[in-house]
Amino acid sequence: MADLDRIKDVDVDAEDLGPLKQSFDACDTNSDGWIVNQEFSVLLRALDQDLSEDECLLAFELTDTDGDGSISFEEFMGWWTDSR
Ligand SMILES: [Ca+2]
Repeated sequence: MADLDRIKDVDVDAEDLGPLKQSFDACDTNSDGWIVNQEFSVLLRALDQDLSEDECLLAFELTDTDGDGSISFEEFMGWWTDSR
């Protein structure tokens, strides 16, 4: 992970960062450093199998805070922090 400096504002404990990055990488199935809607839906359904497609899309849009259509690790951390 190259840009730790950019994410130091996010309220994530250092000890959580490793597992969180592992989750992000596991979700980023094509390993391009971004999570797209399809990849995020897989993760959400792994956590809650009752989620509908619409609910997954809504969760994706809420997590994609800059609206560029993909979830960065920073955005992923924000989602994870909010969902605790
Ligand atoms: Ca984004």
